[in-house]
Amino acid sequence: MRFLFISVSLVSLFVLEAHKAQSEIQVPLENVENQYTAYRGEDTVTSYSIFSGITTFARLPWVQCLGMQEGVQFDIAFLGAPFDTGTSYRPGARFGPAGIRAGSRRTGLGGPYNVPLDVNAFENLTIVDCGDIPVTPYDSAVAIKQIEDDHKELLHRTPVSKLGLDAETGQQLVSVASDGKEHPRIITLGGDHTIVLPILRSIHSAYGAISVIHFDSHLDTWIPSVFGGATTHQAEINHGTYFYWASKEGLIKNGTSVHGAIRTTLYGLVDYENDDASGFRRIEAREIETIGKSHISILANCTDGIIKKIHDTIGINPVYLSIDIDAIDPAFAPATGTPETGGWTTRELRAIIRGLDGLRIVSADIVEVAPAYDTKAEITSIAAADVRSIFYSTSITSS
Ligand SMILES: [Mn+2]
Repeated sequence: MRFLFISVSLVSLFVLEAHKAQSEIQVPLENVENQYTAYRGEDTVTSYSIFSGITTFARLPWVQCLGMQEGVQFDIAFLGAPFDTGTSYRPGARFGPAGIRAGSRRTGLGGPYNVPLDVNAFENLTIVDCGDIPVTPYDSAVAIKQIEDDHKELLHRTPVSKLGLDAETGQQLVSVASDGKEHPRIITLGGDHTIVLPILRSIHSAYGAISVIHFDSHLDTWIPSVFGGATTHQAEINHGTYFYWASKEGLIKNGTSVHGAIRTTLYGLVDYENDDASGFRRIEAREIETIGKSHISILANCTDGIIKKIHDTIGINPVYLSIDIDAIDPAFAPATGTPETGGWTTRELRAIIRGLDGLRIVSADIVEVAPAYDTKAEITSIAAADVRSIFYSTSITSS
């Protein structure tokens, strides 16, 4: 962890006060000290064990950030975007936020210490589940605007914690935002991948053109006449074209963005030429067997080579991280809109995300989870809920 917040002395008074007021009339949502031995008493309740109670992401406090508690401050917010009318194949990602929350039940904040990185990234931070953006299922244009407006509203709140010192140099950290201000981090739970267009519009309002790390089996930079057929202008904006539009709008910093886990079918090499024009470098899924390959073992996984290519591409630029669950092989994450075989394992993606440590990640998403196609063991939702590894491994808590 290179960049860290240092918390101010009192964490989120607003959150605590809001829940204190509610606790008189309903079960409080704060973590109890020991989820397995809590019984009804002055400060605890029996119903709040890890397998029961109201489901929020990682059992975080639910704050109605966009409604009743609209003035609330936080450092990191989980935010659902239940939109799936930009999907080309299997619908159902509108249930993604609910599915990911269900998969996160064991992702308690009681034990967030990360062994490989020797860090507790949650320490001293105010993290909340802001619930879902109200998204209309009847009008995609309106829904996309709702996502942009509400993401932006949250992004421009003042975070609770102030920037601390650079762990390596000891220097005071300064904001990397183009407006010079400090912004909270928002982790959006999709939703189909179309939601990244309005999110990048929001990100642009604080950071200007941003570098992007995009883990996905697909490019998502297709020109609309190729993908979707462009029967109407609205049809041109979907989960295969949103990066095309984001690039056209100047939201992406050209040349410092990267795809990982690509293994899509192509209409032709012209798709790669268009992808180049959108400003991305590509890492194919199969390159995990070749990039930086050790001569010692041809079977060695090469996550190190992939991590190096990502760092070389992004450098010190502020970066937005977007994870399509289909980056992972359908053997590990089958419940998604457009599954592709030959993907990375959950373990490999975790290793790669861990390797993002030191990058200046400003916000992130996990999308394309469609729980209706999941196994009864919830393997896709559990894999998606592991977005918490973003915190363990990266500088999302940075300036
Ligand atoms: Mn995809």
